[in-house]
Amino acid sequence: MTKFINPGLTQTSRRNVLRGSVLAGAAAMTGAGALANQRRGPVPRIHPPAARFIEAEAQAQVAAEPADLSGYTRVKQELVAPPFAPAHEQVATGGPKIIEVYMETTERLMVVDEDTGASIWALTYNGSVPGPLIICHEGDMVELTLRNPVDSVMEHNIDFHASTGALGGGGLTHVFPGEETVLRWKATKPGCFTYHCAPGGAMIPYHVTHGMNGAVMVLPRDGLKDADGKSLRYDSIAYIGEQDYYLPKDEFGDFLQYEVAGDDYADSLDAMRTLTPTHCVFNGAVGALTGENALKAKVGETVLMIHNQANRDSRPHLIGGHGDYVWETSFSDPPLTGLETWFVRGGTAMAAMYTFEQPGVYAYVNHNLIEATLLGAAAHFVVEGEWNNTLMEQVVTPRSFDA
Ligand SMILES: [Cu+2]
Repeated sequence: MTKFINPGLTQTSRRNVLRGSVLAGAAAMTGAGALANQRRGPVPRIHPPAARFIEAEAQAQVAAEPADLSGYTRVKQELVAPPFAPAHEQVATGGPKIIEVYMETTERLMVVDEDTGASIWALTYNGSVPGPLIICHEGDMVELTLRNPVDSVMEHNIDFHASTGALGGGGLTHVFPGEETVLRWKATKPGCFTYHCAPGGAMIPYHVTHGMNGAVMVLPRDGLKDADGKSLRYDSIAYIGEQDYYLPKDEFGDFLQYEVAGDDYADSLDAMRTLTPTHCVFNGAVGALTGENALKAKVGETVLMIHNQANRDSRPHLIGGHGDYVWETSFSDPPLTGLETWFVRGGTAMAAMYTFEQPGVYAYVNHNLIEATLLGAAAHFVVEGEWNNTLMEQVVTPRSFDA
């Protein structure tokens, strides 16, 4: 395999083929990618009208008034791998902040299912599927340094659904291997939002279904509230990313293996066209949140479950529990209450809050139970504490009813 750090200098590499499809698709669909063209000069422009569109946007940014950053305090947020959340305040103290975060677009071979040997060259932010959770408050700014490592094969960028303009930042963040960029955007709408890679055209679902997505939570400055305005606090966050994979198989039904990221592109597109995922998993792989990796909680603990699905609808259900408060959409709207199952619109992140009342094992599943049990969309909470016989009691243990 040959890698080209500067794709503008080569015409025949596989990477250039991939990139060509990026640009063609981008130009056809959104115009994204043309900025990269503009920067690199020698690359032919695929679709001049779209390129003009994005060039105009870039020029408008340069010509515009500089942002007024007075009154903002700069803080760094150390991002952590899911299912964990970065250190944060639930109720903001002080004035608005510029929250600096750092992500690398890491391409890595991941085992999806140890039982079958299914694997994928995952395209990730910071090496995890989903990418790390970012938390800020309404009125803060998120300032992302996005770095594409030198040993990457592919171009990446990021579209923040929480942001406003330039394709969610996608138009301003195309980075090739060995490049980095910095994007700052203001969080104007409170809620949970997905983010994902969107290089253009078919590369968009290809990257998204290879794991390149995650969530931002924009909290109201005074924290979460119920419909009456009463403050709602959580003790912990469980950050769950649901990932549909479309893994190519050979004629015997065995999953194909590939040597490097991107080699599965054509086969993956064929698999994706079926719209039938081979896997729907939580946090990247079958069993990533069960067994030894199960989520832990205690009776009386309030957990905020953040669920991200960048590509497909889902319907989480906590078996044995409920959604006490559920924000399927915005934190500006009052939460739904007492839900049995809630809805994740494809292309969103959302939050559900629950206070555990009984000890034991709770399965958190996509209540399309085929997807939960056959495709992998299941997690476990293991909850410690005292059993409450008022809530439930096995009055008669199973016995024969023969006379
Ligand atoms: Cu990408």
